[in-house]
Amino acid sequence: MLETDVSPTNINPTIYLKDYQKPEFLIPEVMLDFALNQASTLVVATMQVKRSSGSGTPLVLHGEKMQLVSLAINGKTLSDAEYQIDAESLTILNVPDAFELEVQTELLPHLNTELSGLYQSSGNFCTQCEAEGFRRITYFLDRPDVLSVYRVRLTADVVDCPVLLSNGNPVASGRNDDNTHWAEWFDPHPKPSYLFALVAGNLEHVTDHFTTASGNKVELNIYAQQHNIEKCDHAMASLKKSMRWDEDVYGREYDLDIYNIVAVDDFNMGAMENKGLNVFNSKYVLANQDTATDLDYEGIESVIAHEYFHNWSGNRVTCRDWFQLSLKEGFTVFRDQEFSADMGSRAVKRIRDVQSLRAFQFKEDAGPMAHPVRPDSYQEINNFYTSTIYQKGAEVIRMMRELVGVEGFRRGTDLYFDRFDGQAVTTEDFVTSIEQANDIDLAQFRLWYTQSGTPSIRVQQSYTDQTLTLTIQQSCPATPGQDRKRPFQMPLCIALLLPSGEKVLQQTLVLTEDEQSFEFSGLPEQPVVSMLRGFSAPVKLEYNQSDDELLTLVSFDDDGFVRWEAMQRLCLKLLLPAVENGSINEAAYSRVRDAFLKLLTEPCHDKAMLAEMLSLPTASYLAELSEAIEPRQISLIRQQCVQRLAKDLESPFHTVYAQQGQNTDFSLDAESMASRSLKNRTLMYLVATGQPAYYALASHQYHAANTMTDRLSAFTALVHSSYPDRQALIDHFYQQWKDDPLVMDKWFAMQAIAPRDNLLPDIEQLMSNPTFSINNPNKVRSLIGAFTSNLLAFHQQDGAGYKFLVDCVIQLNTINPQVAARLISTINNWRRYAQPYQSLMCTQLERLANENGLASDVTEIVSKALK
Ligand code: B3K
Ligand code: ZN
Repeated sequence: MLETDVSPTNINPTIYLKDYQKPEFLIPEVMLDFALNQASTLVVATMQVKRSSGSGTPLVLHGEKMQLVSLAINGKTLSDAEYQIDAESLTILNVPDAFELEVQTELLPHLNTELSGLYQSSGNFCTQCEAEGFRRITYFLDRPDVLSVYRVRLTADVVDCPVLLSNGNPVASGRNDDNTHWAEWFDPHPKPSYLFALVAGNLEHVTDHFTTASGNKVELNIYAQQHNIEKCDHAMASLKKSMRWDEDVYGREYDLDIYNIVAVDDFNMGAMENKGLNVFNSKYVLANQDTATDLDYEGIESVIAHEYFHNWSGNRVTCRDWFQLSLKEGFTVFRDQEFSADMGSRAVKRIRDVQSLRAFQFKEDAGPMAHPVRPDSYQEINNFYTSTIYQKGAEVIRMMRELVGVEGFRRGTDLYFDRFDGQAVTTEDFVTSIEQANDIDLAQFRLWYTQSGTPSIRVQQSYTDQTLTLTIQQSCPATPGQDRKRPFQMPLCIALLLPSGEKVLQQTLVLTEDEQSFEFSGLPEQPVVSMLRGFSAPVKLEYNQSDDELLTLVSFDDDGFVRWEAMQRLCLKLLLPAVENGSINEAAYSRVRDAFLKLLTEPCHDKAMLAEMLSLPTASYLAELSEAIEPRQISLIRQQCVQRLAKDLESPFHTVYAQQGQNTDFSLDAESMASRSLKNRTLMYLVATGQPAYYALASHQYHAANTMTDRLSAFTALVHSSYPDRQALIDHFYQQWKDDPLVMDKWFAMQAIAPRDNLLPDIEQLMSNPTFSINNPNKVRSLIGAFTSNLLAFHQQDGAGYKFLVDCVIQLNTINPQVAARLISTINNWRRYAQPYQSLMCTQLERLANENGLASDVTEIVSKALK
């Protein structure tokens, strides 16, 4: 017997950036002909193949999970001896330097529960090809540096699939004699296979148009199932705003005659930027006043924008290989963050983005999957659509903008888009463009792309002779494969405030060394330092400012992020020791209570900010800041503080609540949303008093609400309290909304995060609710995923929560490995927990690791977690 690779088939070989090689063949043109059928779909792919390097080497195409029907070169069918096929590739031994290759494959989309490649959602056909789904449609060079011009012909039953969509512009359509019809689409822009898409099914659409700055009229369509079609208006408005913004801010225009968006219920992530044909998780399209919260509306606006912005940052200029993923994702997240900041409250947007970065990216950076923004290696690319690539990647772009200024940054992006239009490039190409357009040296800055881990900034201050000295040290902990780190170059935005609140200086310091000192002279009074303004670098800040200094910042800083952060830090001085000691320090509590009281009773100029300022640090942030995480203690202490603040400040909370009024006219303007946000923040505290009068108030709000924001807030406050009619309320909500899957997602999630013990039986029961389906990623995320974020209920001291999670992951491993891998990642930082949680998680991870037939997605996460 020949010696072969003895590694089990479920472990993908590690792929290294250093092994990147240019493709030996290119496919400048491809014609795809789909005969779509419920039982089986036939695909005929006709490609013009050209050798680009090497000579005489075989052609190796990617392909998996489909049936090869036939192969022909220049019209001549190949015999079995002329090619080799295995589970992942097709090799044609002798090929000319230029030829036409015809590949026929058969697919079974109705059995595709992985939702990668061609699959069905609610009976409609759709595709998801990023990163490597196209190889489940036909044999191809399924890598982002092979760009092709696509012509696509779709044929399907005229009744089942009246709508036939693909990328590019529609060119022709017609009827056949056999109850089928066809449509042909042509996309003139060369693109990688991951941007291919088709949709075919029974869908309605809303239509509008947009005239570009150059005067081209673009048809805009949003497709959804008929019963959802009246929920597409906000998405359409968001699309038009995005198109205008990208012209105004980046000078980028749309480049086809038509832009189609399709909403589907079964989707692994948020949405996908396929050229001219975005496919969206319906969560990020559908909204109306009765079913969507203000947060949902904001989420839709930002994801619509994100996918639209990819048309330039991702599609026109794409990635050379998947190690460069942040080239398009980090940059596009940065673009969508700035768009949202321009559309709404810039400060609140920044606060939410920082909260999310800390909750997910900092956690990832401190765990076994820590990787640089440009990773060096991966096993399963689907596991690298991470918070590091997306969110930290966006922070890296933001820092470059801070270093070169807004105008310099625009010069850099203009150069980047002009120079690399139509090409597949690297993060290095982006940085070089910023450098060359600004004549600066970003050599040290590039470490952000190659070093993983979250840096810490330690600040010490002294004040003598009217001079303030700030001594700043930076360090970065060891991460897998990277023991020692070099200092990063980073912008540190600061300001100095006099105790009266007057700002006397604002400056961007640039850190480059392990330790640096900065002096500010001529200061007759000791100033208060407003540090890391706008969260100008993605770091942990260790800076011991006094309560008085923090309170000065809370009252006077003109940087919304710092104002909020100062309040958070004041709360942390209460919460972190309380978690550690198991009891609340009265002096620390009083300071937080008094600060809350001041905020509640002072005239309020920005309700959205006030709502944020009145929130205690999240449980996940408290976990992030803990040495050894005590999940239950964190949850209990945080709840205790909420309840004490609620009782002590009941009257001012009630006054502010009442000032917001009950049902104002529904509007999505900033002021109305801010008022709802503040109202519902105060309602949460009022219900936390446990007083029947406030249960009644919340119940009234629930029943009388004219928006889902108000209804869901009241529902959540009551479901998370000791409200005696809790179950009746849960049942009422269910009866009202059981036919709306997106509202049911909220119903599942709010129950799953209730801060109560003994929740697991409820979760198991909810899994058998008829509206739950383990095949639907939204349902898995909203019930099981949300439950794993419940620090009290998930982290049982007998490990039952972890066992439940692993049982779910084992089930999902065969249904949808991408979703399974995401889910198990929640506990891959098990080493950070105190005992007994740590050992209990480890036991369950080991049980999972010993399962037979684990998908490579899950294997990579579990094996790295246990390493
Ligand atoms: N580019 C897609 C993500 C694809 C994920 C594949 N596992 C959505 C986005 O970031 O816009
Ligand atoms: Zn993206």
